[in-house]
Amino acid sequence: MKLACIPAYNEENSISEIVSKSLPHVDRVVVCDDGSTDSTAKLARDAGAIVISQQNQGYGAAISSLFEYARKENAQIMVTLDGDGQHNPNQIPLLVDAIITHNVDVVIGSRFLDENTKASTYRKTGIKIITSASNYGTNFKVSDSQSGFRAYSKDAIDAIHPTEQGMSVSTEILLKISNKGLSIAEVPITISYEGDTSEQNPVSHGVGVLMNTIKYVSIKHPLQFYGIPGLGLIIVGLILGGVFLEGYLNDQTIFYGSLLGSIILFLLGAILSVTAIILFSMANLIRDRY
Ligand SMILES: Nc1nc2c(ncn2[C@@H]2O[C@H](COP(=O)(O)OP(=O)(O)OP(=O)(O)O)[C@@H](O)[C@H]2O)c(=O)[nH]1
Ligand SMILES: [Mg+2]
Repeated sequence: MKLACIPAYNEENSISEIVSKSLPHVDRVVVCDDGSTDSTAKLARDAGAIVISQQNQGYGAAISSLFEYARKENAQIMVTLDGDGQHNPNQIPLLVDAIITHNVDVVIGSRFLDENTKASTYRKTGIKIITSASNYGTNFKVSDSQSGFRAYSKDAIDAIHPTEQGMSVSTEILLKISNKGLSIAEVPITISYEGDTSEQNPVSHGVGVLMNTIKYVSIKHPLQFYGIPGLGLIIVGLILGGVFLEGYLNDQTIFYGSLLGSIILFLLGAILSVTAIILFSMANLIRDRY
């Protein structure tokens, strides 16, 4: 069974059209309306969708419920797309076909493989920065880590249990795909930024997602992330300590600056190194479970 799954928060202007345009391409359309205060749920149902209603917890929580639904219904393929009209449901087969013909577990509909994408420069730059951080953690080379237009195979549906409640779920899922050894591909999709735009402040939204991406990457590679800077600080601390000792032994001069600097840097370096080792051990312990 093929599912189209649509997280939609107060999308009464667009949801009917998205549902009815998605229906011909899949067996079932599922909308998670997540406590919308407008008539999103009713319009989605009238258009032929199954509606999951829950308290509003964010985009990630909606995606997580949709994964759960797909698992419960034993879906073979799940396509997620936004309910605000930015994704074109007629492109659902592009993603589904890529899953089937290339035999991959996840297909991302990328906004940046199509020359005609009209995203603003600052949006593009923000997504590029987040995508670079995410690629560093996953070892994938995707061009759009933040796209919500994606298709998942049954193996991916079964393996991935997202926990992030907000937009950072997009990165979290990629990290989990990489950890589980699942395969990924991208296909170009078009995106429309006309009309409805999100009410969230894009800068704080972008910074939040970037910080969360860094969090995931740092947990995945703690030795590089904390261990190398930690060792660097310890070495600089030791050099400063040497400068202090040299001054003291040669002519009894006490360089308070180098003494203090040496102690502070050495302690900071030690803290970072211990953090690296603890995170590394924890990550190895829990890796198999998630
Ligand atoms: N169920 C649910 N859906 C949500 C929530 N937040 C956002 N969405 C939906 O997720 C999709 C993507 O959200 P947007 O706010 O459009 O995010 P975006 O596309 O990255 O941002 P813009 O480009 O500014 O539109 C839309 O269909 C939203 O309705 C939520 O809390 N619950
Ligand atoms: Mg949107």
